[in-house]
Amino acid sequence: MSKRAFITGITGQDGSYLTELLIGKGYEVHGLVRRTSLMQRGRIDALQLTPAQKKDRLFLHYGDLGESSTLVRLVHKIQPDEVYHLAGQSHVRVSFEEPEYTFDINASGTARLLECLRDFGKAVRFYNASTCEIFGQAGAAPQNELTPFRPVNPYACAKAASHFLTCCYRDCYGLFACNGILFNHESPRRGENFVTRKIARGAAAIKQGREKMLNLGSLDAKRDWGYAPEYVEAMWRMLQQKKPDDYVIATGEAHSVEDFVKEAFKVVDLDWRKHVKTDPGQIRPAEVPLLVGDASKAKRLLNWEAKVRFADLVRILVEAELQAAGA
Ligand code: NDP
Ligand code: GDR
Repeated sequence: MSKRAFITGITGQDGSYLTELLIGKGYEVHGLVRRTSLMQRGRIDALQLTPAQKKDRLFLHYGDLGESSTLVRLVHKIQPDEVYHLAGQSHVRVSFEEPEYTFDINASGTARLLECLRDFGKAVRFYNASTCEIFGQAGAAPQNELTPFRPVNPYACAKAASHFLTCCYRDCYGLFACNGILFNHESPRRGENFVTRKIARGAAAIKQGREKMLNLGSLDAKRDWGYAPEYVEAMWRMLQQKKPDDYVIATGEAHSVEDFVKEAFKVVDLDWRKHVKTDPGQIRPAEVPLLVGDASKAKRLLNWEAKVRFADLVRILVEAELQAAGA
């Protein structure tokens, strides 16, 4: 019988790539979706699956991380072997505007899901979407699994709680639970208000004469940007190990937002200085200056390492925007 996976956050960037990966491996995939006033699920509609796979291998269920009764009902109905918990309010700047909601969904939402798995009665493997943001204004670089947490925004504080809860259910109740401490990972399916997608869209739109200027916040912050389809493979590998553990997933290279801008405008052969300006509205109350990961544990134990490097990643994003606009 094929394995059954339950994915929260299936309509997000990572959920979409993970769905393709798992269905490709023969899984039956069940996803949690929120009710919205419009039935637009762009990433689900665009899944690279055959019509038969969409019909027989993919099942969507209404629910929300704010409501535990639905989560309990769904877990009992689906009877998953593996749970990938990806859902969350994932935007750092928005978390300053909506701290209570962010904490409820990103921290208490994880507690709700873990509680229903604790009472489930079947051995299930649990993946939690932790994040490099928990390192915050870290004193050391690169960051690894032993680096102390110094979160500096509501999103990261909530994710740190979610991370520790996952460790707690592993240690206290023997749940097979793993934290993936993923560094930024990007793709043409990235939400439009994250900086890489925003820059790629802006560069393409300016090249094609549809826009003139791109407004950004801090150009100085440095991030470790990888390619999302590779990162969902690491999630799956964590749940196939003999023992549950936590892993940093990263490329090991840091680049500034300005580096990303330069590289993107190089792809479209334009002078970025003529088209980029700073918008004070995008500056965060607290910035995280440098996040760069040491994924050597993942290489050693999961045989995972990032292959798509910075310049290729930027090119993939910009070319996708040029093509999408052309189409
Ligand atoms: P996205 O923002 O693309 O997707 C988030 C998903 O969570 C969407 O499916 C969204 O549904 C769902 N969601 C949000 N709130 C709720 C809720 N209350 N109940 C149920 N579902 C909800 O994020 P990514 O795919 O980029 O990231 C996946 C996870 O990994 C997130 O938790 C993120 O914080 C974390 N992460 C991401 C990294 C990255 O670089 N991408 C790095 C490290 C961690 P809807 O479509 O309805 O909005
Ligand atoms: P991040 O990603 O906050 O790292 O969180 P984002 O792309 O939003 O910001 C990266 C860096 O770029 C700077 N920046 C801007 N950011 C946005 N969104 N818009 C701008 O106009 C802009 N200008 C400069 C930011 O200040 C920041 O320094 C992402 C999310 O996916 C989280 O869910 C995940 O946990 C982390 O990555 C790892």
